[in-house]
Amino acid sequence: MLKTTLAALLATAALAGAASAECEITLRSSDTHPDGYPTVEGVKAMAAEVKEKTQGRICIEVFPSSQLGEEKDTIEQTQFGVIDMIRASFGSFNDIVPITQTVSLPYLYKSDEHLHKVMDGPIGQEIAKGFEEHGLVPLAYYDGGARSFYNAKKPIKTVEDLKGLKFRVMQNDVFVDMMTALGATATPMPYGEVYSSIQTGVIDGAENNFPSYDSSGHAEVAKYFTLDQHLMVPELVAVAKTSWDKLSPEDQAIMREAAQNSATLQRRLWAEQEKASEDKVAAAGAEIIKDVDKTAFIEAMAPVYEKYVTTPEARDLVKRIQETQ
Ligand code: GTR
Repeated sequence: MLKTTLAALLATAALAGAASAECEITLRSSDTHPDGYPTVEGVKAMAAEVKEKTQGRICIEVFPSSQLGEEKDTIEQTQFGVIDMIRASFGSFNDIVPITQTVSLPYLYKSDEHLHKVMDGPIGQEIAKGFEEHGLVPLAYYDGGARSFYNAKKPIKTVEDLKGLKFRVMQNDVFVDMMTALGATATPMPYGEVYSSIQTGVIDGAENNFPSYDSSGHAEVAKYFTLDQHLMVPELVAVAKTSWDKLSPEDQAIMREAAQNSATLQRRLWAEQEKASEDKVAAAGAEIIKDVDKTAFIEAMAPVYEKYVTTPEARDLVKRIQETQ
């Protein structure tokens, strides 16, 4: 498992001190993932471009491995401007930014390409407005692939196999209801608590993409991975509105461009990491179950759509996403 050591923390603090000595503006950016993870490397690439294009005036310091706190807490701190930047999953926003719930519904996207078309088009801009209303300025959407179930107890091939098992989900009402609709029990908790909760039997499993299953060490304690791909949840890179408003329009344009370029890089790194992590966990003994009856999983989601897609706006949004080609 990747752990933050005291030495690494001290090195980061030393670097931060060195960086801020020569930077006019220093933006602290939070990520739950460790160094080397595609999201962390994406924001680091953005930082390098911004530093170069501002002749070293603007520095972005990336704090990986939840050094600034668990995802939901750091989102709130970014809204209040305590942290300047965040890279977080849409899943952690829940009702803080309600539109993220609609666009993170189970089985909404058909493929990575479909999700890219949606996020890169007018719907992506509409979602950006949703964040702006809540103190965050979105700069880029990153890839987070598809999330699937994994557990420590048994291979899961059908919806029935999930019955009676307890799964960690993100702290998001849609995902809690998703588990209920599948006949399992949902335990919402922060990402950083999942490893020990599986190890001690507090929960039987969780759900995530291959890179997270691998880098978090969850594969070590929950070896049955079912490739049901029930969720595709986009990732966000955003700046606190208070920090953003202090930047000149020229610097804001540099930030936006660098963020967009970093998203292109992140998508490539993501595709590579998904494959590398799948191979790595399989070689280390994870059992990857690919023979899954997905239709039954999709049909089981009907009550979730009934509960969350109730207004004409939400119905229209879901329809437009489904029709995006
Ligand atoms: C990952 C995502 C993280 C975090 C985590 C979780 O896939 O990249 O931002 O949200 O899932 O499950 O908490």
